[in-house]
Amino acid sequence: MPAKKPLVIVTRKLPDTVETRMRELFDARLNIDDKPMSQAALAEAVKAADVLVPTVTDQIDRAVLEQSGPQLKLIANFGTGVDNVDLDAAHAKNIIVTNTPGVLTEDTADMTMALILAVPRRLTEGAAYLKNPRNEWQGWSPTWMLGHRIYGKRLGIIGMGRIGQAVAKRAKAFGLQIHYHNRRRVAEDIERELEATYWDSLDQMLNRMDILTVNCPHTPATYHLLSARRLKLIKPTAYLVNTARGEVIDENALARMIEAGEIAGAGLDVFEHEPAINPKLRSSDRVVVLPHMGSATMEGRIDMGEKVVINIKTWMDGHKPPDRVLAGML
Ligand code: 8YV
Repeated sequence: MPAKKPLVIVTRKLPDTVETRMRELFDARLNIDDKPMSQAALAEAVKAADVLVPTVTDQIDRAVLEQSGPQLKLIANFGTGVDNVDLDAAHAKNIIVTNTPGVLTEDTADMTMALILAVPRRLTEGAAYLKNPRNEWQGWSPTWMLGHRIYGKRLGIIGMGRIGQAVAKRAKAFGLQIHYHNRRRVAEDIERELEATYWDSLDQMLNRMDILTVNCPHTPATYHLLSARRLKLIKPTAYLVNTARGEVIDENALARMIEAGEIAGAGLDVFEHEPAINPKLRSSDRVVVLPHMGSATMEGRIDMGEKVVINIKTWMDGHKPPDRVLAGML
């Protein structure tokens, strides 16, 4: 008799090819309607599942994990960031946590670069003007819709991991000067290739940049890294881009500064209390807001699914899943 397949509960609708593969390999309980699960539904899921596949929209917190039965052995997160999972609580119950690193790097870096271009060049403002049938375009004018030049400006990258470096490569090709702050200085050959300047002090870097981009994970150490105090250090002519996690920036403080004209603009793909967005940010012409779509490509989602499947399958076969997230890694 073949061994019993593990019960794998997937919290959201995934691309068809991923779901088909999961059905072949596992006893997969899928969420075809894609209705986000409540905390109570998640607690029920961890009572039964051998493996849980959550996403960024599921809070797998201590209260949920306290409900988990002894059969729950693996949380195979569909996503790179694992700030939606209480790692300490999971590890205390000997539950392995995995993520999907690497496969979202290029897509997220592309979206970051898109925002770096869109905000100073007023891309969405111009596009929205022509889409609005109430606007009658009078034709080109030498002083209308003027933004600011990207070329030659200083870009400060906060978090120089895989995504930060991928942003730096793109930005360098656009003629931006690369500066960065990171917990650790990156290897000398990478710095040389990117012609990147390291700033040990984030405060000092903030003060000198024309554009800033957040590319670090959200951890207890990076929560409100850009606090109200630090945001004030940014030049009033500078732009701020975030495709990482909303929690890294004090969103209300940023909204107040945008309203007061104390910062030139922002490009935000992520928010502190998703799906809620501070209304001041949402309505400002100087802020481009996107609905957390940095990694939203079909290719990326399929690659993420493949990673999740590999993590579950290796665990099933008695091996260590390749993308284990260990407490000390964050
Ligand atoms: C994903 C992300 O869409 O992987 C991440 O960390 O932020 C997103 O790009 C999301 O997390 C999927 O759970």
